Amino acid sequence: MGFDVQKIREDFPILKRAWKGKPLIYFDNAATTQKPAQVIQALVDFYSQHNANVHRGRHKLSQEASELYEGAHEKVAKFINAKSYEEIIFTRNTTESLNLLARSLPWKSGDEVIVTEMEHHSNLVPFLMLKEKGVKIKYLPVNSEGELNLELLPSLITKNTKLISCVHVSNFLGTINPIKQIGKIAKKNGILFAVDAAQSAPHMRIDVKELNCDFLAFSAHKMCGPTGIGVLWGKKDLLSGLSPFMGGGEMIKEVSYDSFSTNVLPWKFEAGTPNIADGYAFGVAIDYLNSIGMGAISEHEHKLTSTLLKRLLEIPNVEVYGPKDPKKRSSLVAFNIKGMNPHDVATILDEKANIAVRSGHHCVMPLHRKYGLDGSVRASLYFYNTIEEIDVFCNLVEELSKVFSG
Ligand code: 7TS
Repeated sequence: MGFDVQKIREDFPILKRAWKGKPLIYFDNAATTQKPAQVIQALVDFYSQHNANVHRGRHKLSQEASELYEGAHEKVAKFINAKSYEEIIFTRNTTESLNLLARSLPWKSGDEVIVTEMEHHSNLVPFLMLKEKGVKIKYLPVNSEGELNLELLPSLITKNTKLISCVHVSNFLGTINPIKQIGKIAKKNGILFAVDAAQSAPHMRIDVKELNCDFLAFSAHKMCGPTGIGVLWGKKDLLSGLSPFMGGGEMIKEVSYDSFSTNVLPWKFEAGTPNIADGYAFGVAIDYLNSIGMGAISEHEHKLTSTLLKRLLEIPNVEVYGPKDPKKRSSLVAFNIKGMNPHDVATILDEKANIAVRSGHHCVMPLHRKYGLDGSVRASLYFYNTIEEIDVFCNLVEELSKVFSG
């Protein structure tokens, strides 16, 4: 049986919401995705049947909770083809994962980090915060088509370059970046390579071995899971060599009045009582995505994005950002209607047709500034969206572009 979007939509209770007889059209999936009943039920099940703290009780419930929580680490490990659950650290979100990495690496004054001009603030500010330690940031430029100038990367590398950290899919331009090639260049030069997969892990098959990276960060809430759970994957030997930046319970093996020794991976980086229920439900979200298949998800989303992009490019007075070739993109498109404020466009879409989009700088302020923009409107899709929804959306954008641009 092929991809049955109507059947899939039945799993998402929120998609039945409607106002004034018009259904919700949820196109803000890059901000957070909706949750299927299976994930919502997992939270209810956990708290009503298995709730206890992990790794500390001898009692049956604590053992059950520990197994469920550890099992979720296993599922994530398999999902990205990591070696084992030991390489999977649960954090609050991508932001915390990237901060964990930036804080835990052993920097010295004069060290350099290379990021790109299209980073979300989460993959930029944690490194800007290292300025006080004498760490310098360099930027790989983005061209006017919204693609990286990869040929400039070698010229940015010096003997002081310690890390390249790059977004896989831009949450503003939709560009899919050439991660494997960047990874090769990093490896050849003996530089660590981190990937911000917040906008890729939800939409495509991720294999950390194929990507040639050392660290990878993503968030459960952007892939049908709950808020409050994120992942930092790292190669075991690298994680073993890092010192945790947070101390407390759970992350220790032995503590005396003078010193402590750290726990085994991944618990060494999960100080304090973790987010047990949401961690468990994240595992259920991964089961759900696997049951549909990441290949089928990518394929359906590619059809949707190609249609959305084509229609928007045809509307006069609409300016689309990022690559014009849908093969170079994941499932989001940011644009402006000439003469209209992006926040006004978002408000009208919501008021007239219950279409939820994001407007503003999408936490990519420096690149908006570089392009001379205050903000943009962004439609971001997921596998439960339909061609009919895209039609409603594009018809309304077209109407607005005629009314407001004269
Ligand atoms: N990196 C990228 C590429 C992102 O798109 C986001 C969130 C993050 C990191 C941070 O993820 P978080 O879960 O820690 O918040 N992006 C967006 C967005 O585009 N709209 O809302 C959140």
